[in-house]
Amino acid sequence: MQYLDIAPEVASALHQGNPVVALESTIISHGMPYPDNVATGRALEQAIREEGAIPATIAIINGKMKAGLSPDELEWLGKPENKIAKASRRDLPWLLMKKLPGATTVAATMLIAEKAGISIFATGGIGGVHRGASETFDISADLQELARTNVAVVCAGAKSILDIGLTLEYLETLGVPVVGFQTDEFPAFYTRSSGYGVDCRLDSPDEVAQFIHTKWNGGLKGGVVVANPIPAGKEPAYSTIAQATEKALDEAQRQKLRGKEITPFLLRRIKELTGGESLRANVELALNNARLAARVAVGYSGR
Ligand code: PSU
Ligand code: MN
Repeated sequence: MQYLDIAPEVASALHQGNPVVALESTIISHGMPYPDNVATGRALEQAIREEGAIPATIAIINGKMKAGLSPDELEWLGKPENKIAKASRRDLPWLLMKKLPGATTVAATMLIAEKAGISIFATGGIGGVHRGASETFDISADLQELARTNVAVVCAGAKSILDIGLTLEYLETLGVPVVGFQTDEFPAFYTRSSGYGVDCRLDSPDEVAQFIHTKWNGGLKGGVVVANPIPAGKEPAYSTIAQATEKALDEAQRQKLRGKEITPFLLRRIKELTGGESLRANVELALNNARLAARVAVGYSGR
């Protein structure tokens, strides 16, 4: 396909049926400050390799949907002066046509991963139904993508900038299974608990691989959310995060922010308001997800 560019290492792993894990690039370009973002992007790739899988970071560069980036490309995506667009599904034709760079959200990463033949994807948190969505209709395109695209997304749940209850209701409506990895509770990104349950609990990476295999082999299309809580001991203090979240939400409302700017604004403000604390936790949980995704991919490739 003219618009798809799979890195040789990724293509050869896929060809041989070896495990590959997709990574998104919005977390690099819009989710963390430079240079921590680039260091994290590299560390995620390294963690996947250490678990015996090949990483494929996904982005839009020079008119191509790329699966697998060079170290220079990763560095370039992380620099704010390069003005990388946030790319969800609907942004792709424009960016491809104009050969503009885009950092892919969960939605866009999933759809490109599927085109490339990658089934497992690790991220930090998924987008969801925003608080107040009954007025604003602000529901992330990530959820629709989970309904239609055959990729399993390993995440630490969804941030409490969102309405977690409505996000889970929406996923239920769309028929997307929410699996808890070694937990009965859906995690809330910085915290291991949210007060909401998961559909089913699985306790080993191989069981998760078996679940995914069963779903797709049974002709049940669409994604799977694998919710992997931040490791105990790496959780930031709840009150620090809760206060920062409320303040950031209040500011976003007062500035009347709209559309795709809202999520990056909230992520940035929470980071500023908690000092380094939220960023440290974000890196830890993303690494934890990359490791689990690689183990699941290893199990899945053996089926
Ligand atoms: N949530 C996080 N960190 C992130 C994002 C969400 O905790 O970096 C990013 C992901 O790329 C996700 C996107 O796909 O934000 C969702 O944006 P929106 O709400 O505009 O759909
Ligand atoms: Mn939105």
